[in-house]
Amino acid sequence: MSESTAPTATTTTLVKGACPHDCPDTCALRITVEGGRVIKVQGQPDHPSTHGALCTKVSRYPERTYHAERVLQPMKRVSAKTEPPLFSTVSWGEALSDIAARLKAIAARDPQAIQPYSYAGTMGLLQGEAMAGRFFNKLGAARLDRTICASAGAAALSATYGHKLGMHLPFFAESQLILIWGSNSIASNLHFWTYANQAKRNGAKLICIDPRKTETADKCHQHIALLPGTDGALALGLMHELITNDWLDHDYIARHVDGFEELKTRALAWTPEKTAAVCGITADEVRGLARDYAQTKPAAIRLNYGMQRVRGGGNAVRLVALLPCLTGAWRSRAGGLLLSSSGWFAPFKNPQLERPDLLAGRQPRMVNMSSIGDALLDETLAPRIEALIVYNSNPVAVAPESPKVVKGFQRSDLFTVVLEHFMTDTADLADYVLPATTQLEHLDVHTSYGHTDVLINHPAVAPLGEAKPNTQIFRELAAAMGFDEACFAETDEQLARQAFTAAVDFDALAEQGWQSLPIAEAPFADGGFATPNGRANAAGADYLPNYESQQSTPALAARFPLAMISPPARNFLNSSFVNVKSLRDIEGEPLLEIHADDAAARGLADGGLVRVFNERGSYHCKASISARARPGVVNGLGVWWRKLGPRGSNVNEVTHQRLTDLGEAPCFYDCLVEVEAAA
Ligand SMILES: Nc1nc2c(c(=O)[nH]1)N[C@H]1C(S)=C(S)[C@@H](COP(=O)(O)OP(=O)(O)OC[C@H]3O[C@@H](n4cnc5c(=O)[nH]c(N)nc54)[C@H](O)[C@@H]3O)O[C@H]1N2
Ligand SMILES: Nc1nc2c(c(=O)[nH]1)N[C@H]1C(S)=C(S)[C@@H](COP(=O)(O)OP(=O)(O)OC[C@H]3O[C@@H](n4cnc5c(=O)[nH]c(N)nc54)[C@H](O)[C@@H]3O)O[C@H]1N2
Ligand SMILES: [Mo]
Repeated sequence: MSESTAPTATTTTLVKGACPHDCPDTCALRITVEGGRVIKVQGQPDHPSTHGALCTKVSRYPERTYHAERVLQPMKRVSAKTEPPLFSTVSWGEALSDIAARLKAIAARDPQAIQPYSYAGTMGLLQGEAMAGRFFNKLGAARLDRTICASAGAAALSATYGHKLGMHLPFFAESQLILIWGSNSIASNLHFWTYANQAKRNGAKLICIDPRKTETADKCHQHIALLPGTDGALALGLMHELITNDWLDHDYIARHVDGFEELKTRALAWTPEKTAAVCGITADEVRGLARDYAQTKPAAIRLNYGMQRVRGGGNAVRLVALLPCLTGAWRSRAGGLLLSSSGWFAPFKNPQLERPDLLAGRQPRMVNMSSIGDALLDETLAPRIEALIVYNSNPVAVAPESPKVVKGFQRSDLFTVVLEHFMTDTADLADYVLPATTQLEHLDVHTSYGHTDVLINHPAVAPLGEAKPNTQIFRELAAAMGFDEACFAETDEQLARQAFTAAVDFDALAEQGWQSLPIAEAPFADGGFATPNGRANAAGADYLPNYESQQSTPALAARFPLAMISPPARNFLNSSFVNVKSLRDIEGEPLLEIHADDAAARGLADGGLVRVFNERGSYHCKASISARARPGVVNGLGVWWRKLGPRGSNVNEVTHQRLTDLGEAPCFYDCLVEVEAAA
């Protein structure tokens, strides 16, 4: 469905799209097509949160789609996995029949030896799991626990509020205080920042809580640079002040919060002095923050996933999420907290889209994507992983502890198929690479985890070369496997029409491009949390120190004294866009930000090549001596393609595979390292 404008010299068509990327903003796109080619991607002016503006990355989307290095034909590996990658192009027919033959042989022994691996390369419901889910369910393949990003925070919100629910994005504009907590909004949640800025212009105070002095911290009134993984302690310290100064909303607590007495006993141990010592900040910062939070109304918290990538990340989210329950900030639509809005979509999504009935009662084993390195190397796993089918993800670059991930992918007895746009680090280790379409070439529908609109993405142009949508690749694989259920023949439009319940009018969505869900403005003003009894749940929430830190593991810290976090570089989207030259030129090269004192103690020069290492591995990058790093903490900006970094590795060489307290998520930001000048 496209709206035509008056034809000029060449016919110009405007197509309504949606940004597919893993980002809370899920922007509505306006795609300009001229002569069968996309010439421009812009934000839709009439979509409220997009308001016509896109980030630098996605405004370069055509550069990605028409990239000279797009994979546009199926490719078969001809070199050993430990050798430099060599592929030859093959026909779709040959690729599909060979892949099906390999999978059939494995499935005859045990289909659980076949492992899908996917994440949010596209967040679309169709090109995500709609047809892929059907394929793997019918096959009885192993399931994948999709934990790599957000599952600690998700489990925490569910334990506390009953689901992944939060404030509405636009009402942040009316807040008088916004805590931007574990979020570099300007880099990774730009369309929230617009509302925060509006609040700022209306007189609101903005406080950034982040170990790194980010570009967002630069624009806030105050920056609290706590140590990574100490947010739970800070939340308890704030509660101590709320309780001892009697800044509590007793009525709200009595009516809407369970487990407060237990929480109170715990919080009373967290004096400002003790909190400050654990968090690496001052007691006055704790007192001042508590006073601001208690006395400014309405007060909102934009919590984000950065702070849950540590051992105690789940509990930390629980504790922060309880703050607005103690002060009654939820009473106002401009108060409360937003970590994720994705739970609001649950009643509007069709739970049958991926056809779980095709499992026919089987419950295949589940493998955690965050410890894929260990899973691939585990010889006791029964059955061993014999085949991997990767789509919408680049695990060799993004999964923790890459020395093990690489070794696993290099197993000569592993059969790997990768559906991709580009020869990523993961595609380099495949047996087959299958060319997938980009968002400009396929249909999809989208929800969001930052706002509450559903969006449609109409295809703007025909698939390039021999590329096919993920849905079509899984349809054809299903046919090659001999799966004959009617659901494998459904078209993308049929899938799109089934994706939501009748409450979403599909034709209106297709026409307008987006539809807002009908949800209360101040969802918990009078309680009504999604827990079984409707009350927020404080039971059991406590601070847990990192696996690795100066405080929790002093012996390890004597050898590797620096805490490393690895948040995203602004112009990349995880490992996507690293190969788009105009964006890589802005980022320059992989950087490690380090404080001047830490650099001086190691004789490091600004701009010099350094080796970052610990017991797990090492990688090389350039040192940036910078006030963005606090003493004791280094920031290794991610996630570069290994092969585009100096000496072919990236920051995940040093991260570990241990999991968070809740949700079994990775601990990317819970990691000790040492740094030295590289030879
Ligand atoms: N430009 C850009 N945008 C993105 C992405 C991208 O790669 N690039 N990635 C997308 C994805 S997949 C996600 S999940 C989101 C991620 O976005 P966020 O959820 O905001 O998470 P991060 O960017 O990982 O971290 C946010 C901030 O948390 C800080 N941080 C690290 N450790 C701690 C800690 O222990 N406590 C506190 N308080 N702060 C900490 C980091 O320094 C960083 O500035 O963004 C999405 N948007
Ligand atoms: N050290 C460190 N590691 C991290 C993080 C960190 O902060 N620090 N962040 C973590 C987080 S939050 C996340 S979410 C993960 C993200 O990890 P991934 O989900 O793997 O995300 P990307 O690296 O963007 O890789 C997505 C891939 O999908 C491909 N793709 C996109 N669209 C399509 C499509 O339609 N079809 C097919 N077949 N392929 C497509 C892209 O080309 C890209 O190569 O990384 C994690 N890794
Ligand atoms: Mo993520």
